[in-house]
Amino acid sequence: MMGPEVPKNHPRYESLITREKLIEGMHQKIVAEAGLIAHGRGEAFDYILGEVTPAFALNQEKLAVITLLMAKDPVISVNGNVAVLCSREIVQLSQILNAPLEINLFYRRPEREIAINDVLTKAGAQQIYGIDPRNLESIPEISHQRRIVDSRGIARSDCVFVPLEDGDRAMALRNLGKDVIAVDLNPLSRTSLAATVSITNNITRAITEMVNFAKKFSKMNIQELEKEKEQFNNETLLQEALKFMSSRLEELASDQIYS
Ligand code: PTJ
Repeated sequence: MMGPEVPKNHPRYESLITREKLIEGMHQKIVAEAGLIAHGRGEAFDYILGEVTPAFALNQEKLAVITLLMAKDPVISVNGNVAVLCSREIVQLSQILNAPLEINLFYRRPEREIAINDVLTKAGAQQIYGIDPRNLESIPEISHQRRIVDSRGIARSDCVFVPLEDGDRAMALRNLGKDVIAVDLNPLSRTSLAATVSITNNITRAITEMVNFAKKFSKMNIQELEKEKEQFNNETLLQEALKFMSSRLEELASDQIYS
């Protein structure tokens, strides 16, 4: 049920292909209807970034990878948008970081769990947490379906990577004493503000860059990782994200874009 064909020379080719993938993913039950709305909100912020990764975001990604490598039991939480946009890269990241993948959905439905499990398996995932009822438990601090977590994964993890998250769970996981790593193009979202490490970038670029950082940092010992980590501070980087966005808007406003 693919939509109209997108010509390769269209100036917004990449963006239109991404939208088509998400729409198709929704028809296949992978993506929640609200996933399309979430993507539109993210895209608006990506316009402000210029649809490229700024320097501050690379530093956020380095801090995220180092934090995941230093964790005892890191876990990567996967939802519908992530499965459609970057399944191969998320599987690769999981393998390099030795962090299991766990399907954890805001709009949890059995057909979606099966569809996402299929996508991850096709992308090379060998073990996927979050769907075997024998291993599921409930985190009372979370009020919606994301409370259902795997006892081998998020339940016992000290560091959860939650790309494209909703604010409630990020806060609940922090309140449980876990580190939370988030990717969210909106630096003002509750998720971005609650996370231990916030990455203000498009998930499609962030994950590829994180895979490259993970290859480099996974060769380091704990002392070397500590030393790298000292260079970065999450709050300062989040402030840089807002400053970058506001100066981009000022620049654009002073350019003669209408002439
Ligand atoms: O698959 P499910 O059922 O778990 O549902 C997933 C969604 C994303 C629908 C669910 O978690 C949700 O409703 O999330 P929110 O509260 O809409 O938040 C999503 C956040 O992701 C927003 O703040 C967006 O700015 C951001 N976002 C959307 N697309 C991207 C993004 N950030 C980075 N890269 C993107 N491509």
